[in-house]
Amino acid sequence: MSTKPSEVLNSMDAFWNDDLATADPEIAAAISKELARQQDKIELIASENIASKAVLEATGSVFTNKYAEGYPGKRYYGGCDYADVVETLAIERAKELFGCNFANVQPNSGSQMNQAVFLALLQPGDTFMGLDLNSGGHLTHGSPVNMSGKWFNPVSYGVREGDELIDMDAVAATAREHKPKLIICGGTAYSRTWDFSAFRAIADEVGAILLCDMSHISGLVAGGAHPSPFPHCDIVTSTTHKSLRGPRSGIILWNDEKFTKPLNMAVFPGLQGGPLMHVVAAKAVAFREALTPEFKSYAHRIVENARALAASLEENGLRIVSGGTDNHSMLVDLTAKNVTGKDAEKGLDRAWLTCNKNGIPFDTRSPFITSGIRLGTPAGTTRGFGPAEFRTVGKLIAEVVDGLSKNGAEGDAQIEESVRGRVAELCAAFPVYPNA
Ligand code: DSN
Repeated sequence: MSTKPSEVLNSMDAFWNDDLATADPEIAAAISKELARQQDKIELIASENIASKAVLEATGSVFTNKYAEGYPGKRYYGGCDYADVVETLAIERAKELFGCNFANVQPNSGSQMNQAVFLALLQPGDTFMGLDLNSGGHLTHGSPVNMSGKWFNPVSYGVREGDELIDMDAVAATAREHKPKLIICGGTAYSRTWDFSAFRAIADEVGAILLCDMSHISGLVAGGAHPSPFPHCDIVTSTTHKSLRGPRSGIILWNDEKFTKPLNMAVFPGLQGGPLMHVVAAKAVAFREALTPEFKSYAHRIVENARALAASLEENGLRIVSGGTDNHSMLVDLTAKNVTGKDAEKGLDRAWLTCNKNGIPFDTRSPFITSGIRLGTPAGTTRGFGPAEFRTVGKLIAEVVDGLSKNGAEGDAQIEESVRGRVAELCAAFPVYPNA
């Protein structure tokens, strides 16, 4: 007996019409609690941000249904007309935003964008240089537990013990000694301005390709609040969800056509299959937002706020690694307070201030314990905090840390309760997704 169209429609009614709360109450509840967490706590993780409603909408769009292996105009599947529209817009906007000639907007993540550069340009065993993880580098820049460190030969550079700044003379000496094929600048916990032209000179001297992983600072670069890695760097990679405030993803940018085929081939078919077209669409939305004058002001305000936060922390007795910040982030050294990064992260979370424990340069504690925390201002700046609010946040952090310093890991419950109250006031005054 054949099924009548009306019966199909009835059996599919829930499929087409049920919202998440009806279809899957457990997941809906977790999402709703995550929204409340983002609304009610102050987000200080330097690599996180709060994306716009439009970015969220594109990320949750019907493009999740679409396979579009290949590139605009050259796909392996039919029905890619609109996939081509969004990917072309994403590419053109990325090029305009960062002032470069070529862009690949398909990498699914930061790790995959960097893997694609390795696949395109290096052979297993080749030598490359990157900032040491202990000095603020990234796993994919040569950590022994990452593919970059397992399949290639990483030679790292670090910061100086005295001033905790990257020692460009040491970078040059290491490059001369090891003749790397690739040099990576950029990191995840380095709060000072990158001297891209100095890296260019070193790369030229030893014949290396220069890659900048600007993931942390790309929003600042887009808004003119940090110098651009172009034209100094050959290739620039970036995640799109940090200071750039887009969806969770990655991009690769370059100027010289000679890199176009190897990089595009490395992303697809080298590493990835079908691109996440819903995320590519959301990247295009984020790039459009980042091209506005409002985003420029946002980027500058991130830096102004970071300086205010660092100054407040110092005034309240906490040491900032390298003595301050030029970007969106800072590392707080808790050694003198005899508080570990792990205990500080937990204590601050109890007080509704979210951050991550982070090793400081020359840390003697393990990465699971650490002697520091990393703080950043992109998310707080998105919710509307200015220097006055960040000065208050600095004071609140210092109060919680002092409680931990006095009482050990359990901290001071009274202080933490009082801080929670003041965090709640700040969050209420600067709401996140107010109509959600
Ligand atoms: N995990 C990111 C960060 O927090 O910096 C880098 O990938």
